Amino acid sequence: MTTIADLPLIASGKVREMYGLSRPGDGQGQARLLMVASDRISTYDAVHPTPIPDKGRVLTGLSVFWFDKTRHIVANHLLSATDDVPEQARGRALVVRRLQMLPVECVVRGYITGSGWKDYQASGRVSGIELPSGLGESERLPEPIFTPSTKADEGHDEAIDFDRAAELVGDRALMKRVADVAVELYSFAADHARANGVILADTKFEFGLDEGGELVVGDEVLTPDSSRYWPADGYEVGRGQPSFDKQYVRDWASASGWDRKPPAPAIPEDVVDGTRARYIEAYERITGEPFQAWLDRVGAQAASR
Ligand code: Q0Z
Repeated sequence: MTTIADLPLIASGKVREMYGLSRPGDGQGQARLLMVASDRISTYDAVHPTPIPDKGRVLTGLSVFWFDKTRHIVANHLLSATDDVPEQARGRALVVRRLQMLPVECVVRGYITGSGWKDYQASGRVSGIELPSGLGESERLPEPIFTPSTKADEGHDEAIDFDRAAELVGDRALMKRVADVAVELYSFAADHARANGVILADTKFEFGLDEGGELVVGDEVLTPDSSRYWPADGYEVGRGQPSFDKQYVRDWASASGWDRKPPAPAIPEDVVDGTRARYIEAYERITGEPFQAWLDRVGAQAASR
């Protein structure tokens, strides 16, 4: 378990934790947060007991890469990957501004897959958007679509249409701006990824407002945990695509006879090693930099393998 000494735990997810960070004089309530990515991995919604060494650092480095690359589109919550980051979390933690989060998940899809494919097959629509008939599984959409969902504490997020999202946010003009920004972020990142042999099928953003009411993108951005990345090599319409990062674990888990009900099984060493290599390959393909450059930048040590 990730526990950072002395910091108040504010929220935890399956594979991440969020702590409060205060400065002398902050009084009650923190203006800054420490978001910590663990090396835990989930497949089929269950967390495996075996970590993937450096996964948290890869995801954190990718988030920082995208925050830096997309500043021209929208402000983000990143303050620092080094200042006030505790030694034990170096490279896998970010100090961020605390925001007033909007109560919707901002999903953008450029390809029809996952729950979007299910909804399309059942109704021809996703989040109330009518799509062309005759699409095949994993097919690229004529243009990226904004398909918001509710934030469910437990279980699965529920797809909602734009009108319902605007109702939940309480400001239709703001919701429109959020949708436009989300699609622009996706399009920018998908073009960049595609040029590097990676398909960004879809992704999920979380937005908030800062003290001045400015729109800010928060959480993690465009990581393999918040997105579907597929290798462009071997992409084929008419079937599900292998995940760039998790496919070894999924393939092994399927073949192991695991019924996909928790608890998830331990992962064998060769599958751990192959998966770690895929995360690092994703980092290097997308950023164009050696993963070691991220470790150097934040003063972290690579996991010993
Ligand atoms: C992020 C989450 C995690 C569990 C809230 N800048 C922000 N200000 C306020 N709240 C958030 C953020 Cl990013 C916020 N989450 C998602 C992250 C562990 C849940 F690391 N929830």
